[in-house]
Amino acid sequence: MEIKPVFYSDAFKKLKGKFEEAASILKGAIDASAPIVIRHHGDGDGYCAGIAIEQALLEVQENNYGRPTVTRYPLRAPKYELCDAVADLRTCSNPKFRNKRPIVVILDNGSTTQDEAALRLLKLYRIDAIVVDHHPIDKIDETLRKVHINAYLVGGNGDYTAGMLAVELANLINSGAHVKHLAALSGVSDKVSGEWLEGYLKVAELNGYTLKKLQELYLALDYMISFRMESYQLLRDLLIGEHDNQEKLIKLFAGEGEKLREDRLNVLRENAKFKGSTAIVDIGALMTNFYPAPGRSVGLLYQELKKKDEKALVLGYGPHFLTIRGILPQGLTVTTLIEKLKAQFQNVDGGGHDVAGTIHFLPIDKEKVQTFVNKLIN
Ligand SMILES: [Mn+2]
Repeated sequence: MEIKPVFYSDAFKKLKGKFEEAASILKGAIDASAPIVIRHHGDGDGYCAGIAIEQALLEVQENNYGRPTVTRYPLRAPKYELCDAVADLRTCSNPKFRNKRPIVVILDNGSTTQDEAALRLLKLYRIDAIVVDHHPIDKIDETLRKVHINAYLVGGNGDYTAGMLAVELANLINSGAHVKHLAALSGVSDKVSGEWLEGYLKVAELNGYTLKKLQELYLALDYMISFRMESYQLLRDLLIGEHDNQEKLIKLFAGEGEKLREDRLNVLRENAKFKGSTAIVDIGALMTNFYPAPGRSVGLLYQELKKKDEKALVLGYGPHFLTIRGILPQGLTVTTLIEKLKAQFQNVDGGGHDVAGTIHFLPIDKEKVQTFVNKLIN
């Protein structure tokens, strides 16, 4: 019997063959008791994607009375790096998986040159990589991925989040898994808009998750994952757990996180230096607490300023990075700014979208970078 998608869209139709191929590989791996390592970006979207796939697979395995072979780890950096692939190789080389061909599922990462070396290592050791991502795709050897699911491949864009794509894949693996609301949650978390978000919001609502509840859930998740030491049970309880306990967790974590976000926003407001629509903050000197992280902190100030000024721009300087939120003046984008800095300074690196991004530089260049950027945007 044909399984209906969670939300039918043109991009889904075009990606359908890839979804089916990935689902059949993963179901086959479960039947063969082969190791499956799920690797996801450590942000809200990444966690939604990771838990959706994990839950779908675990249920199938349990129903088959199979030995558990599925593991899931968040990635530290927003890329799949060689050190991650080395760790995954170690997981898969456990003697209990002897002669089983492993699968690594990379979620909310895996489409860019930053992931290439690690994918190459997997291929060298005959480990198949399934990539589910919504970042713009760099031209690299497509054979490094067994299956690549990304709306950019079929004329779509990043608004079809990794969490939404992963929920569709999870649905094909096991349509009974209660993970459908994670698609909309991933969209709320990554602040996307458009037809997919609208569609998945309706699906979430039918499953008892209003937009208001999803927003609260996102804030609780945002704070919980900032601890960087994951409690397996707690995360699952928060995202897919039993209703009453879930409500209590949302309240507790969203409430505590809110206090810290308010504190940070107060400090940023008082210490920002304004030049017209541009606010400059020395984020490195304004943080004593790890939450919210620099990018999120700059984003909070930006969201507040943008309510009064469409042209609001926030530049947050850390000891070796610059975080940007808002539209840069003089026709600049994060990408062109990176190019200009690269021409001027050593070891510049970074990325992002047009209205958000982070650029890294050498700590010794901080003042010179500040002067250079100030001149460019004035
Ligand atoms: Mn994402």
